[in-house]
Amino acid sequence: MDFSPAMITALRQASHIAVLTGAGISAESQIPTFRESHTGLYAKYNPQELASPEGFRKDPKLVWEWYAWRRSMVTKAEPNPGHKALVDMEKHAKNFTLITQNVDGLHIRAGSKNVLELHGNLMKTRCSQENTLVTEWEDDKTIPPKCPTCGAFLRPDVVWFGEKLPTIPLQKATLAATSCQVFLSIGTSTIVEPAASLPFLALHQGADVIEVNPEPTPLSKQVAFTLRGAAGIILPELVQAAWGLGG
Ligand code: BJW
Repeated sequence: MDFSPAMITALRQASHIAVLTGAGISAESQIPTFRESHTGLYAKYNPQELASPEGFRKDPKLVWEWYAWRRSMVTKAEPNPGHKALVDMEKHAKNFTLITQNVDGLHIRAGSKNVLELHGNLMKTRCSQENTLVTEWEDDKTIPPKCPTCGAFLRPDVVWFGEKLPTIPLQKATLAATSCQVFLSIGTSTIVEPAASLPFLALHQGADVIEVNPEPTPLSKQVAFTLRGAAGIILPELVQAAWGLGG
């Protein structure tokens, strides 16, 4: 792909690069996205209904099993060249903040260091009442399993619709968006708040915003640079164009 020289210069000269990722970056690791999914439980159930406190109250067993299915998918998945290119980008950038909406942990498994998980992590479990992380529980075959301390249902440690995002990661993400020189928005439909506002915060404070997505989003018309295509192809080429062979 031919990259604009201005974009490459901006990347090289930036003292702080911030990146926001969404489900699209893990699509090439065979993890389905949310809003374009036509397979498995994503086709049968609406993820937006299952990923909510109401969905959990209505059918806790279905929600637990949906997450157990996704957990098994994530366990088998491997980071793809898009995740790995961001590891390389972090090594070249003077300051680098990777903000992710993904709960699959693939950035950390790929080797990225400064990662802010805004929507939690699928591999962790917490008590639905006390909100404490729980690592062990009795397997008495009830689904969902129960909290060993208070007996309430356990739930995945992720952020559902209507729930507050973790305070410190969100504060750090907002600070990164408002202070970076370059902001990359990768593989996100840019509709779920408050994460969707981050690239706009970056735009308004004067950062160069680059979108990587095969499809247009509400952000597309406002950004200086759009890279249309798969993150797993574009990001390694972009890192090579900015910093040379070998990433
Ligand atoms: C590729 C690709 C390839 C494909 N390469 N790209 C303001 C206005 C309106 C509404 C709200 C508002 N503020 C808050 C709300 C409500 C709500 C919200 O935003 N609703 C919208 C639907 C409008 N937000 C919330 O409820 C949030 N909470 C909150 O604001 O609380 C306030 C509060 C304060 C004080 C007290 C209490 C509350 C919480 C949001 C939590 C979102 N949770 C989920 C589920 C997480 C757990 C799980 O995984 O199950 O997070 S929903 C789901 O959407 C998930 C994702 O992280 C998130 C974003 O999706 P993403 O990543 O963008 O995926 P897709 O599928 O939408 O897009 C994929 C993209 O990839 C596409 O564009 C493809 O083209 C692209 N692509 N292949 C590159 N190879």
